[in-house]
Amino acid sequence: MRIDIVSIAPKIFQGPFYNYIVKRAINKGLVNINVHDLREYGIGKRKKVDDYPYGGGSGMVIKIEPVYKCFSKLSEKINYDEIIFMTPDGMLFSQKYAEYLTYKKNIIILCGHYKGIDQRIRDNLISKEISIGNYVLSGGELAAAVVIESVVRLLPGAIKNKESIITDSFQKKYVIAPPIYTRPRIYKGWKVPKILFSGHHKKIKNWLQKKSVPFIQQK
Ligand code: 6GU
Repeated sequence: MRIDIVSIAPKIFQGPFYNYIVKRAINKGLVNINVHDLREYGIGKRKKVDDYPYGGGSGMVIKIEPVYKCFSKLSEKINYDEIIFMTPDGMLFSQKYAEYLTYKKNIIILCGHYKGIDQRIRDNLISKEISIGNYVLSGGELAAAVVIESVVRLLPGAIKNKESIITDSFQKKYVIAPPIYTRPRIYKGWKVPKILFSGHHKKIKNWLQKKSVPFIQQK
């Protein structure tokens, strides 16, 4: 899978992909993440990427030319399956949509900023708009990092078998994994539930199932 991120704040992405699962997926060649600075496609000497809104109002608006130029350059070599715009008024992101994205070969993720972007970008250059929740961030970068981590960890080979055993069967049913414990059995008087030492595999399984929480929202 190849992911091209287009952003006016590319430095934000120096951190989030160095957690061990995403990093390992990159090192294994399961995913290729490229960050593109929109400013490199800016207009004129000053590499302008934003401008005042027509009709007045406060805040700046991302211009269409730099985005078009950047997408065109990327599309010269690659056919994109999905061109996503990160925006708080997009479709609410879900585990199901993360799974859907794992089947895509090449995607672009455009991060919004400021007051917004020229509507013609959204109308003509974007195939999907995604939000990660009902609150507003200044930019789409952190939201994009959230989407990417949730997708990359699902790519076959990203998570070692051992690590996924506990959550795999639960994930299929769209439930959050039950509470888990490790040694010691008692710490400061806080005990691990007895059932987990019972050796009754069926009882343990039932208990785990009872303790796992269903996802409330699925699209
Ligand atoms: Cl994708 N972008 C911004 N700016 N804010 C958000 C968001 C995205 N998702 C939730 N809030």
